[in-house]
Amino acid sequence: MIDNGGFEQGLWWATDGFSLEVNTRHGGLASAQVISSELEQLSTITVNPINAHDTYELAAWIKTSNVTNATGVSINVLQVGDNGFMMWYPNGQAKLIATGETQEWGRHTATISNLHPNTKYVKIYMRMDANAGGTAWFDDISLTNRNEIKNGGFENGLMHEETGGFGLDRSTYHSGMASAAVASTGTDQLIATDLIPVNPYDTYELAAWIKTSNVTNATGVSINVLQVGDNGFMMWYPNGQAKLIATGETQEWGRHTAIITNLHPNTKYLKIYLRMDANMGGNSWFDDISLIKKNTFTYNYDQNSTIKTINSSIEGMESQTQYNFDKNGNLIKKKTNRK
Ligand SMILES: [Ca+2]
Ligand SMILES: [Ca+2]
Repeated sequence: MIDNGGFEQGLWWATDGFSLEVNTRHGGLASAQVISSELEQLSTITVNPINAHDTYELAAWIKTSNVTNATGVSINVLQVGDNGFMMWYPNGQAKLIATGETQEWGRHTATISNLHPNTKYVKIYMRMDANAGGTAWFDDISLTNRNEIKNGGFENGLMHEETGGFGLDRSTYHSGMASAAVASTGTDQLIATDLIPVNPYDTYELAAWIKTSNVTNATGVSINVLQVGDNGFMMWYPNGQAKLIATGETQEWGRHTAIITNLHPNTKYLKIYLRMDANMGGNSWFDDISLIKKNTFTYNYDQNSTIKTINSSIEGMESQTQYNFDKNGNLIKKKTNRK
């Protein structure tokens, strides 16, 4: 989503301490170098559009030399609305990524979610604090939307496979300017996503904002997840319980979540169905549907680009795998510690 995140087309807007560097870089032919001075040094780029309800991964390769503290070099994200600047993300903690001292090229990541609901785009700042000392280099900066569902906010229309009852509602919605609305009828009403490629060994969080009005029971409005293999449909996830998320009666907009794990090993795709049961009475609205992979892996390399450690976080369980190689580059030890 970031144009020129590798500085191959030149610098972003920047203060005087920044320059394009060709001898020290992580990828391609150039990086952005910044030399400390008595003034704060900044370089920024605008990224849009942003869906405030999606989850993003910010990643950057940074190298530092002789910075006097551990946090003098940072990346900050500013949330911007229709009427201009709003606030730093996250609230009260401007340094989303921070490093310093003397460090070889390392990949730094941060997860961005729960943006201010009025956020339309963000500005990403590379920064070196005033009087931080030393030099830093930035390269290969990326921002990736981690929502596996396209158009989960219905801003670009409905999903497919309508049974006829669903429509866009441009007056009742959770965010943006539209939601998917449905009134109960004599038959089940369904819309579904496209096939979403997944890895059956990964863990995902499904989330949806749902509002209900006058539904006659507590589970008439639901979300179902179908596991799909190479040869087509296989089975509902999870086994024997088609309604992964269920609600009903009269409820204001609420966020519902479910964890999807231990998929059938032959699963290649998921297809997510929004559903209102037959003869339920009432109305329901869906908005901001997301499917986020919960596993995150951070790879750290030494100066010879040999893997040193992999940090993984799966469902909040943190672990680190350490690799040791002999002088010929053969793996001699691999050790995983639960953090
Ligand atoms: Ca580059
Ligand atoms: Ca919406």
